[in-house]
Amino acid sequence: MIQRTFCIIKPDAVARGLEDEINDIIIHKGFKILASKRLTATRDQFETFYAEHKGKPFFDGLVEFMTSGPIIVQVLEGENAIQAWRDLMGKTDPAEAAEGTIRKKYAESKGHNSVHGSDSPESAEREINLWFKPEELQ
Ligand code: DAT
Ligand code: MG
Repeated sequence: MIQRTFCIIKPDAVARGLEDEINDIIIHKGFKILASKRLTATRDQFETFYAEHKGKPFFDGLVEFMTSGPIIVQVLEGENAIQAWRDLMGKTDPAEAAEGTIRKKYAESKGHNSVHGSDSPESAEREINLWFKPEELQ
């Protein structure tokens, strides 16, 4: 099934100039990048985006980090894109991420882990709609 998923190239990766390298990996894996934009987000945007993690010990640091510099927000499309992008990213903690995954290659730590990917069809729809207007996805 062709799906869409939401991707962020996080501040640690953008700060190191890795966005083109990461997008080459994404494209070579067969995803289409339907939309992509660079921005620096507000605390409000990430408190909403990461609402499921509110109250957890890492929440404030997570919001602080995600608003600390420019990010790239993207919509990826492809066969089973939601799971396929999670697989290509690798586990949250780079120490546990498999060889060949983006987090294994680039993540600095569990918090500064270079990329985000939606975890379900519901999350993908919600996350895409938070960052993109329908007319940006044509
Ligand atoms: P994922 O990004 O793999 O979906 P998640 O949804 O559990 O992981 O957490 C969202 C982000 O929060 C994650 O990419 C990095 C940060 N995070 C999660 N657990 C953490 C922890 N124990 N310490 C520091 N940061 C953490
Ligand atoms: Mg998650």
